[in-house]
Amino acid sequence: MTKALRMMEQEVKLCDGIVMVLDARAPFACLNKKLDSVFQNKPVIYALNKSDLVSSDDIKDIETRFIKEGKTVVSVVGTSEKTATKLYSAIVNALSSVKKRYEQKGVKKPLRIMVAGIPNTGKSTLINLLCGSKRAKTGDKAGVTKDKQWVRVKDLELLDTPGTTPPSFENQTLAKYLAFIGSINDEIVDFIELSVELIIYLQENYQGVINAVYKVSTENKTPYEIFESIAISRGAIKKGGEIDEERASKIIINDLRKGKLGKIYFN
Ligand SMILES: Nc1nc2c(ncn2[C@@H]2O[C@H](COP(=O)(O)OP(=O)(O)OP(=O)(O)O)[C@@H](O)[C@H]2O)c(=O)[nH]1
Ligand SMILES: [Mg+2]
Repeated sequence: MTKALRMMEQEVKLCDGIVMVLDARAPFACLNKKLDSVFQNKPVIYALNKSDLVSSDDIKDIETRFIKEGKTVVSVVGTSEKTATKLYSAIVNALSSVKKRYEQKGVKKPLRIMVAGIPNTGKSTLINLLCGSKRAKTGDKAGVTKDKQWVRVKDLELLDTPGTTPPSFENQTLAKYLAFIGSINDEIVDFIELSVELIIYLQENYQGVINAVYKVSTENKTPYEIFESIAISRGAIKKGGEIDEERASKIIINDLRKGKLGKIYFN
């Protein structure tokens, strides 16, 4: 068990429920079976965050799959104030029986919620959204939160946690999806290989996107040839005229992560 999981196992004992934050672009790759046993049958709210980066049809499909499994799911956008009330209500509803039990016993204490999930899914951003100020540190890379932190939000106490190691390393496809969305430490990711993989995924699932965004023809080209064409069109060329693979790959992955390729879902 990793250090983060061990910490969560201890902390979850103090909590009444869990908000499990998933990246809506690859929610099933973000799930961690090991965490289910750590949660000890406490109510879990699955927050599909970054839903602004996924089409509403895909969001509906994901929600249906969770609901079919009897799970509580709520789609949110951590960077938009509009979803703060939706998330708060989902938490309060899911914990209503716990709250009632406390009231019957005359216990007056805030409900404690652990905010969990793999790195970079937006846990700290959602906490800031709920409390209305920048209490938790956020950033667009994996591993920003280093230690746990309690934040009070009305009648709730939220526990921000460092991202737990992604579960999907055994599964190449899911690991790739997590690398696309920035949930794996970028320092151990081969960006050139990853961007060629992205080109393959886009050609299979989002035909026309590369042509529309980069104004390059993809016809009769191998994925690497498409990569080269994108590099040329975006000026990623070294002094001697050679393709700057590193720079081109960073451009492509950044475009994906910033939503410049449109709403891309990794199913
Ligand atoms: N487009 C979009 N970006 C978001 C959303 N929520 C969070 N982000 C961005 O995602 C990045 C990661 O957010 P964090 O809140 O730091 O993520 P975290 O889960 O706390 O990450 P760790 O602490 O590293 O585990 C930041 O750049 C946020 O601005 C969202 O709903 N939509
Ligand atoms: Mg964080």
